[in-house]
Amino acid sequence: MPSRTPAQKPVLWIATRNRGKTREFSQLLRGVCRVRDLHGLPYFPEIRESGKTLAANARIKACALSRALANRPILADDSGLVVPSLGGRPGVYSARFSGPQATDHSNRIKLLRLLRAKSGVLRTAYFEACLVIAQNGAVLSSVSGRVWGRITHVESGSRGFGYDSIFQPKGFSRTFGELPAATKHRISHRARAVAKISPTISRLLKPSRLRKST
Ligand code: ITT
Repeated sequence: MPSRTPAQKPVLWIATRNRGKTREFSQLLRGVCRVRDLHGLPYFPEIRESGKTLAANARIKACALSRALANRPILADDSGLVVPSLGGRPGVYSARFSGPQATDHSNRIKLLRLLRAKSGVLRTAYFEACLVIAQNGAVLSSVSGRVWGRITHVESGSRGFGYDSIFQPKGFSRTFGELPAATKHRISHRARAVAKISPTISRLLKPSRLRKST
């Protein structure tokens, strides 16, 4: 049977406004579906991430969008960088680490400043991604993935997004900001979580199943 062209692939909506995440999901899920994010729904209100954990916030985001887009599976990603020597910070607060007006750049600067006097094992960190699929307000699946590494002393590389230019994955001498995207997609927290959840996404996006639920 001929394989489906990209335009024929089913669409998966992702409850994110983070273009870096969307780009990565579209690459990680390219054999399964096309992805769309909240930039396609400009009037959809801001989702308040009031959870205390990544998993709780991923559930909040997936459920909120799934109530607005009925009968479709919705994916959400809540992720963050955890530095054990900083008591787990920035963790669930990674996006707004440097305050309400935070940018990726201001967050990296704050983290580098907090770690200035620390070396060796005290710079150990991991990224974690929690992914949730929800439909009509109910959670159908929840998984997570992690990648360990260390925080560098200075920024290097302009690939990726967020904290990538200061995170060196274990076993590599370059940051995610310097490594090719294909390398990040083999080992990242998000790639590991996607590997666990993509069979569920394929099943939920089967045309026969989507038809039944509309
Ligand atoms: P949405 O809630 O709209 O998805 P967000 O950026 O607010 O977007 P999160 O609340 O999940 O997303 O915050 C994730 C934070 O962790 C944010 O600061 C990211 O830059 C950072 N982060 C997550 N995954 C990352 C990755 O693969 N590389 C670099 N930084 C990452």
